[in-house]
Amino acid sequence: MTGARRRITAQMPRAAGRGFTLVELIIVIAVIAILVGIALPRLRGMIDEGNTAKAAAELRALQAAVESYYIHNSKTYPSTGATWQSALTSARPKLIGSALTDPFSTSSAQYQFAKSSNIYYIIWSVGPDNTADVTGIDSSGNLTGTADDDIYVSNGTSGTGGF
Ligand SMILES: [Ca+2]
Repeated sequence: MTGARRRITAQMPRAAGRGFTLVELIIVIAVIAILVGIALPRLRGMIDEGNTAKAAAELRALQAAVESYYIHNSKTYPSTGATWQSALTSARPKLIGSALTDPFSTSSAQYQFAKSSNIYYIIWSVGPDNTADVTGIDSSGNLTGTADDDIYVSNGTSGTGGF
């Protein structure tokens, strides 16, 4: 034991004094860069999965609130617009406690809402690409634009989809 300890302490000052060579530093930095390169996409994917699950749950809640609004407001859906959820938060009794924002929106925008002739509606999240691929819903209940990675709920013929 004493011999081993002496040997280690004898080598320590020399190793500490020598430091790292440039090649050793480059290798360490390269290994760290490779590990970060592997970890970041996985982390990004996990964040997207979490946000997708959150959006799906919140869209279902919004769909229930919109259906309730329709029943209690002479068969009309809320008005569209960037702050369309204010119709749900200001309803008495409240249909949702506070406006829900799209987890994929970098500007913390509300989920988007469109309707057609107070018959069909669609509520959607822009999805992981942060771009609204859905543009609305037509008078036949078909979503307009493309679904792409958008997450949506609708009472139209396109049905409930995206998750
Ligand atoms: Ca999208």
